[in-house]
Amino acid sequence: MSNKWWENRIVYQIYPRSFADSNSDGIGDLRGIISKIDYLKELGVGAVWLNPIYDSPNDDNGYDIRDYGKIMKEFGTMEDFDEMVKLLHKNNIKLVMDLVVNHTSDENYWFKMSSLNMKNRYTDFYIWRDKPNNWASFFVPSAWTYSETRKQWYLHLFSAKQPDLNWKNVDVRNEIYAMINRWLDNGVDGFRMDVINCIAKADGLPDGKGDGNVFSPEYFVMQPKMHDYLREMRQTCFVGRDCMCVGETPMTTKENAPTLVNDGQELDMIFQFDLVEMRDGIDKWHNIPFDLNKFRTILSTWEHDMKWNSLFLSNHDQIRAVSRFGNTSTDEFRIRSAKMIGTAVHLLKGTSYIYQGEELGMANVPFPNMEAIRDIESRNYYKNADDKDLAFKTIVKNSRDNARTPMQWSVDRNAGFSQAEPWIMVNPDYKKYNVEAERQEKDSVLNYYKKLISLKTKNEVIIYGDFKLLMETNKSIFAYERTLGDKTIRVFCNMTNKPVKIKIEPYKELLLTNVDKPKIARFEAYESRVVSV
Ligand code: TEU
Ligand code: CA
Repeated sequence: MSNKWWENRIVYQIYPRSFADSNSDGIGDLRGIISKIDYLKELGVGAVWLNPIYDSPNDDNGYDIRDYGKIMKEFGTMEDFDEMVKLLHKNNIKLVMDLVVNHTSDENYWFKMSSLNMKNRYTDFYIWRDKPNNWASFFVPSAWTYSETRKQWYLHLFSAKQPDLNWKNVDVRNEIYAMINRWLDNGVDGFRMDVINCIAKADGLPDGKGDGNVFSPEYFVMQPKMHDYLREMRQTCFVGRDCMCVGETPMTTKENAPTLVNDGQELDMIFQFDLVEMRDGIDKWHNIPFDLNKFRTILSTWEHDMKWNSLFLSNHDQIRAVSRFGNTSTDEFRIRSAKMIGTAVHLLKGTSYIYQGEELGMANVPFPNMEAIRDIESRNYYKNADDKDLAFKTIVKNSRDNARTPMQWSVDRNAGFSQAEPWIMVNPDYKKYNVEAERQEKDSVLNYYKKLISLKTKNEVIIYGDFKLLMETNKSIFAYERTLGDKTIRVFCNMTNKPVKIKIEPYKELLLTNVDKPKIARFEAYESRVVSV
């Protein structure tokens, strides 16, 4: 046991644009966050992670940074930031910021200088070629765009307004490390590092295998140089500071992930996507049915192989947790299954991240048409699709916008998020699923989550205990045990919509359940039960 601050705190993820709007322009902001610190205390979370709040033209909602030293105008000022840090810390809440350093905005001063047809300090800050290779980008068909001024092509793994930085260049690295250190000096307690496993690209940028534009992660994910950069970053920025580093590392596998975390020289933990992608078919736009065995295997494998895990059911890039893993066909099922999946995942070993609204059972959104869709990824998907009707249906089910609608605070206009028309529609279900209503309702998802958070953060056995799978072949129940010294707790979750007859061993105490009176030999549909033995 090492007692790092992130081991016994739960991190609450805030999507600032959609959390709380303090000045009635329809966009969430830092003063909005300040106004909700009491709510964070009420929940019992010990840290917040904010999606990017830096100056940005918002091609990809802040993941395209124009100026790392400034706060986005719509979100507030540096004074607001300082006040927010002060108040969070006063309330014993740590602040984790997003760190987006695989790419910048094309409006960043570095890129503007780099695009000039004139040698200068920034000429090699990005990845330029006379001829593009065949790589596809995450968001658009080709990962290359031509610069009319420089008369060369630049690489962008994401949108054309997100050019990739050239990490081979030591000046780039030093600029980034200096920027990180400035934010740490400003009071930041940790970073969530955006696509940090993509910062190194294979030498020579080889063509991907296939015709046309080919998505080629084998040449930009987890390259050997990436480890060198992460080690250097740790030495230059984090050693001797009480700072948490969580890497966002898509396409990392259970085989290579431990190299990022287990020796403590690179990251403290990572976000890997096996769980949230378990229902993806050929890609994120095509779903396959839920499979309990797969769910169980993914979770138990990561519990065994990683020194420390990030536990999450959703984030700003994913659909809503209850829509993916639970059942929203009736309110009864929705409420019970939202509690159950939270129990299944957050009592594992690792740092839990709760995405705003998850604690209310917020669900996917019935977007009426493409005009209601804001996300660049979805808009590009639509643009490039042949069958527009099918594309739209697919987007409604899978778009990242499902997670980005305003936080539901009350039954007031716009769910109490803003006095003005919000930048993205409010989910019409807010009249029932909102903070105020759920505070009053004894059996709400919110009241359950408060208990779940308290259970997780106050019990050493749930923080540090060893993990063991139980009932490994059961077709309905996901179950496990956590043990530390003479303490053992067990977690049982019926992941199906049918009651099951099953007898569990006698227990000492019932710590948490989502049904009225649990029966000895029967689990209700979506029942969860946490017991000590
Ligand atoms: O996401 C990285 C990433 O892999 C996603 O693009 C993911 O594949 C996609 O969202 C699935 O729909 C990070 C940020 O979390 C995301 O919001 C940004 O758009 C992206 O990086 C670029 O900065
Ligand atoms: Ca605002």
